[in-house]
Amino acid sequence: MEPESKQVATGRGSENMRDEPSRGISSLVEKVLAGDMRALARAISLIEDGAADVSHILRSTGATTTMAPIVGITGPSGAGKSSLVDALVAVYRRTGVTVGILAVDPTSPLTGGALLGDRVRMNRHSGDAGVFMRSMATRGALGGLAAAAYDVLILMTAAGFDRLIVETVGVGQDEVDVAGVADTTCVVVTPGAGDEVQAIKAGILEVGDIFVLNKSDLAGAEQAEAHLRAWVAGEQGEAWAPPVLRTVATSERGIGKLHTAIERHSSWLHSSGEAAAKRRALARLRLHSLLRDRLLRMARSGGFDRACEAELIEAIASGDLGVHGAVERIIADISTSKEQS
Ligand SMILES: Nc1nc2c(ncn2[C@@H]2O[C@H](COP(=O)(O)OP(=O)(O)OP(=O)(O)O)[C@@H](O)[C@H]2O)c(=O)[nH]1
Ligand SMILES: [Mg+2]
Repeated sequence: MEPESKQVATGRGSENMRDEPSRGISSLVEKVLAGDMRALARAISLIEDGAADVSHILRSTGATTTMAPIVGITGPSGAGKSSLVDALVAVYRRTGVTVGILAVDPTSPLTGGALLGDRVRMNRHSGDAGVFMRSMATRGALGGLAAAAYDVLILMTAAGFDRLIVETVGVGQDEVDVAGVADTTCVVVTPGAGDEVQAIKAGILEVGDIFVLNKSDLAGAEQAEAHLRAWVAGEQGEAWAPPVLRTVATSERGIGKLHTAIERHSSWLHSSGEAAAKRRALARLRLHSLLRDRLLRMARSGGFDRACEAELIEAIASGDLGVHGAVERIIADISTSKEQS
């Protein structure tokens, strides 16, 4: 992984969103389109920092074509997600398919890319120009992590990668959001982790297109598979019946079947019209998260700073102020500051 570089001169925050793209960003985007990996890394840093709407600038060049298919690999910490990605990438590479990988960790907002990078086991592909790997945490992402993740994937597509893989850690709501950017979501669980399977049941089962029982070399694999199948069957009723597959990522057992299942799901998405519906749902998610983010920024510049926030929270918690009243007050302050500007 190359070191972070923040040399590209841009304005900060929301200003760039409205302004014409600076020449620095435009030429950076051109380099990304030409497949320059250093430029790609820099552009991703800009997205992470919320410094520019890089993906929009990219689109405005008219150069982007169809998004590369996005595979989501999601599940509890240590389930073997990175090992699966590594094995899956090997399958893609054998057929000459290039792969962009994004590892997202919604559970550790304070860790930067470097720490997160340790979680990723991609050593096998480190010298391969057909594989690009990047980690991202929540830090500073404009419009939410899912939106930022999608922007990064747009860039990877522009840089020419054929397939995209997003690895997400954790079992919380954020993870479900990030999983929402994927066309095909693989939920990874392990045997002997009955509680984990239970814990992910709530949000994750609905987003799973393929269920992977990894570490099936460990004791209890059969029982875990039976549990998983029972749960997945309970969720069915749609046209796509999510398969349950057993894998051993470390010895690549079951990876061929996983690859086939992903390709099958990808074809089904297009033949069923589900692909378009997914893209619309994603557009809504990106719109909402960015709008929330921008409104919060407007409130911040309208006087709703940290001190004001603390005061309001205190007043709401002690019952002196209603939460509706507090929001009315913040909105009134936004309007006043807009009139003044
Ligand atoms: N026995 C066994 N071990 C595995 C298997 N797959 C992965 N492991 C091991 O499990 C550990 C965690 O694997 P990772 O691939 O890093 O798991 P992860 O889900 O990406 O972990 P985080 O990113 O930290 O959440 C490593 O020590 C792997 O070697 C498997 O199929 N069987
Ligand atoms: Mg990992």
